[in-house]
Amino acid sequence: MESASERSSASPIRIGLIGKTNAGKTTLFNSMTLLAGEVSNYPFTTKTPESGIASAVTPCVHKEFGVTDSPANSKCDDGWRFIPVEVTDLPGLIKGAWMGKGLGNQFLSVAAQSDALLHVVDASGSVDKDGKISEPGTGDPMADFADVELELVLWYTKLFTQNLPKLSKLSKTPGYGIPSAVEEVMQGIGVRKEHVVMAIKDAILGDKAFDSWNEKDIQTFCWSLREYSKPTLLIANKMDLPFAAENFKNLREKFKGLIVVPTSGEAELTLRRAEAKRLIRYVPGEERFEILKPQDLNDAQRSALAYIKRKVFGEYLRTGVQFALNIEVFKLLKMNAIYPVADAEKLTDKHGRVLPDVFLMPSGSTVEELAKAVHSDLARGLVYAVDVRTGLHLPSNYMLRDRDVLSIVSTAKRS
Ligand SMILES: Nc1nc2c(ncn2[C@@H]2O[C@H](COP(=O)(O)OP(=O)(O)O)[C@@H](O)[C@H]2O)c(=O)[nH]1
Ligand SMILES: [Mg+2]
Repeated sequence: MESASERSSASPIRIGLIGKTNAGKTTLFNSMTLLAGEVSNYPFTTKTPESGIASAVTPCVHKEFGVTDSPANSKCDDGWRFIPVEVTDLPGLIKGAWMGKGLGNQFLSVAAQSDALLHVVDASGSVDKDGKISEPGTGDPMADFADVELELVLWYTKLFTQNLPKLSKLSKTPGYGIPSAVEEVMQGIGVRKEHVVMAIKDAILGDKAFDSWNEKDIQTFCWSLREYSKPTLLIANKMDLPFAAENFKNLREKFKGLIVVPTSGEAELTLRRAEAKRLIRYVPGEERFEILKPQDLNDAQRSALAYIKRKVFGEYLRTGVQFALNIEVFKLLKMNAIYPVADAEKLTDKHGRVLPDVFLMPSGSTVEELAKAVHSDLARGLVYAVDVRTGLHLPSNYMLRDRDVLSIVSTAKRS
């Protein structure tokens, strides 16, 4: 299995949508990926049919430099850069999935290979215990969230427990220790040494020999491991419906360790579809839309847009969908948007395109890692990077900052 940490930073970030049936995952997925259809030159193709390309949006640097850009790996709209990320719409999870029920194993392994998750809950409570749509206020969003989380943790625990003999042996091997042992066994699902160290601390197992961990210790440890290794944002969806506002507050109150973002996936989908038909002007994430051709709207379209204006933009200022993706990428995963250019004067690549690319690099990444992400040849001959703003020469171990525009100087010619 390919692990999240092994893959090249040039491949897109993978975000998995999880949650109960009818929480609104597919609607969110469709709304997030609708825009990408217009962009033909995204460098990535998706691997599974349920995957698509969405965007993380950040203010583009072209305004600051007073230039007109010609984006290649991303898109620029109204001063906003749309950087591709991959999202996967996972099938709803049923109880007992961790034991392999339903599509359990398939679901969990895709979830585990995502870099981060969006856990979608129907905040209006219009889904009943059996997952069927009913009146708002019937369901229990708090329990929905907890159920799915429990399945995930039980699955982590199962993987861990199955590997106890191997873990025990590895942890006693010279040069290993528990963190390296757990990383080796669980890195395929995104577990890294630093996550293990933090989980050991949380479970207060620092002084306990691995072989004497009891069932309770393992449970507590696996719970923390899931939290650290898989950053998750809680999406309170269907905010346009009754009961949602109250449940949103309760969710935020009860799950204090999480960022909770209120959304209306349905509203976002309506707006992006209307934008695609040029009926309205709407930049995802913005707090407004403009009707372009009032005379072309039919009655249903007119009332849908009026509903969104009243129920979504009125109370929450935005649909929350693009906002949730941005928070996931820039806050939870702590990505920096980096603009590599070949010519530090003209801000162009070798084809003369201005500010062509943006790379998402995790915080802590260096000039060297950027060079590798751009091209391996570039990295091999790396000398330094020119900071376009100041002209300074930045050494290969310089830690990148968000919105850096850099020209990499290398003895290797780029192919
Ligand atoms: N009112 C409202 N309904 C929504 C929203 N998002 C999804 N729905 C509806 O909820 C139902 C289930 O949505 P779906 O995306 O298929 O859920 P999934 O099973 O999690 O993929 C559909 O009838 C959607 O139209 C929303 O934000 N507001
Ligand atoms: Mg679905």
